[in-house]
Parts: sequence; structure tokens; C-alpha cells
Amino acid sequence: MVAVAFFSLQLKGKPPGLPSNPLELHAKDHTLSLTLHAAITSDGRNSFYFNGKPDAPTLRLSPGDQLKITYVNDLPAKATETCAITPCMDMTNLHFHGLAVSPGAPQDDVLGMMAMPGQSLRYTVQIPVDHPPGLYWFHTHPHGESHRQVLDGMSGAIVIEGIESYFPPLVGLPERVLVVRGRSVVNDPQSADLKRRVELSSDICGAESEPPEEVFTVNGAVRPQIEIAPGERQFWRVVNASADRYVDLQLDEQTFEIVAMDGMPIALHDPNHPTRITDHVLLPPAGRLEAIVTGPAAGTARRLISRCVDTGPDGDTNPAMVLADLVPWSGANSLAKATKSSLTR
Ligand SMILES: [Cu+2]
Repeated sequence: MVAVAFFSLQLKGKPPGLPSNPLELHAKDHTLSLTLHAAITSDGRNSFYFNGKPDAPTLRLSPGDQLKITYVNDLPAKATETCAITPCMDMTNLHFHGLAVSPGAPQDDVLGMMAMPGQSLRYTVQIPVDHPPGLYWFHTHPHGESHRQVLDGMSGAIVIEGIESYFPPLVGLPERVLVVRGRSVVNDPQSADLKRRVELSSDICGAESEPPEEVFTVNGAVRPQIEIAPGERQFWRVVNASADRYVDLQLDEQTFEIVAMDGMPIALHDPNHPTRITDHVLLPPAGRLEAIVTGPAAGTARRLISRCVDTGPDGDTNPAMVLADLVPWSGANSLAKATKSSLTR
């Protein structure tokens, strides 16, 4: 018998624009079982749907657990978007990025497993008992169409539990899962407004002179506010789920205390020096950062930004912009309480 536990952070008095963590699904009795759909949104984007909503849940499992996904392709047979190989055929499948699992069906097989519109796939992915704990992610991966679909936002986070066993000070820290995605502003009537909101500079960034094509979103929101009390320590798990853009993360005049990169705890290789302090972290597409962030002093405005990344004369323009604002809040204890269970299980 398989059951799914639902776990969602609902922050009290949440002002508009605040990103709560994505809905979280926990394995129960060593199995996480869910049905995920691919479908088109009202504004014409390809999206994962869970329980009828255009969201990707965070999948939380422990080493030794099994992930069972029924993946249903509800995308229209006649695509409205253009792909690398045109026209898009709206086929899709799943890739479990970074997980040390089998590439053979019915696991992480991106070549043989493919669902055309109207078809379904059944995944059973066995997480090895010795799998490192940390942040991973899943995304659609049909060759020729994955760029379009990932740019549309078809991605989600995977957490393999147990990172606190490598770095015990994490126990009890409020945890945030931040999925950073690119959002195309090409042919978007809101383009000017979106660029203004993220403070996209008109200065040329790097050697490529083409105009910026994307802005970053955090958990689906453009420049949301992230609540953190002065001096509060939060554990942030950030994935660069953009299809093709670099994120060079920086907090105004603050540092990151890095615990893990790309799902690999630093303590796994260097137990005597389990963290690194830095003022910015380059995350290439698919890169992941897990770090402790400390709330700025009261009355100081702090932004989470991505710095300009020079991708060279033939690269994609990758300008600086604001990802989110840090704002003080008083509910730190309830967030800590709400997230503690996931870090102590
Ligand atoms: Cu990937």
C-alpha cells in the first residue's frame, strides 16, 4: 500500500508576492507515489500539473526509497509553440537530474521512454541506500523540445533527506526551497515592465550585445520577497532550473555559508571543514547551492541578485538582475517549527 504525505508551508499573514516553498511530497513507507501531468496553461505555456494546478511539487525521499510517478502527457497534439526541431510534437518524458540512479527504463531513461500527447509513462526509480543527501531536480527531457519546455517552467526540486547528518547545525533551521527559472520576455507584451521590475540594466553585460531574452523567476514569481528576521539563520536550497542561463548569486553585503554544491555536501569529502563562506556563487544551468543565509540587521534593505555573467561573444546575454528582496518578519519561530520535521526525520 502506498500513500503520499502532503506538506506545505503556509506562512501566516503572507503578503502578495512572497514565495512559500513549493508544495512538498514526502515518501511514506519508503515509497513516494504520485501522478504528474504535462499540460498547457491558459497563457499557452507548457507546464507540469499536480492535483489540477500548474505547479511542480518538491519530491522528498530518503536513500533507499522508491519514487513512483505516473506521468501523463495532456499536451495538445497540435503544438502552438516553436521548438529546436519545428514544429514541436509536444512529446515529453522525465529526467531526474543528478540522481545516481539507473539510466534504464523504468528509471532515468530519457531516450527510450517518451510520451506523445495522450500517452503516459510509469516511472519506478530506486534511490540507492548510499545516495548522498542534498538537492536535485527533475525536468522534461525530449530531445529537440526540452529547451522550449524547460524555459516554459517544466522543472521541480528533489530533496534526498539526511544532509543534517553531515552538518548537524542544520537541525532546526527554517528551510527554503528556491527554484530559479528563466522566463522568456521575447514577444512578451509585459517585457518592459518585467525588465523594470528586476532592475535589468540597459548597460551591455559581457561581450554579447544582443538584447536580454529572459528574466529570472523564483518559485514562479518575478522578484518576490523572502522573509527573514534580523540575525535569523535560514537554510536555502537553490536550483538553477533555467534552460540556458547562468545565475551568479549574491546577497547585498551578505555572505553565503555553503553546505553543499550540486547535491554534494562539502562535509562528505572534507568533514573537518564542512562549510565555505563566500559572497557570491556561480550556478550554471542545473547547478545547485545549499547554504545558510543570515538575516540582515533591522532596517537594512537587501536584495538577492544575479550578477552579470560574460558568456563570450557567441554566448547568450546574461545580465545582472534582482531575483528577490529580503524583508524582515516576525514569524521565524513558526517557520522553524514547520520545517524542523523535514530536517530531523
Ligand atoms: Cu538536467
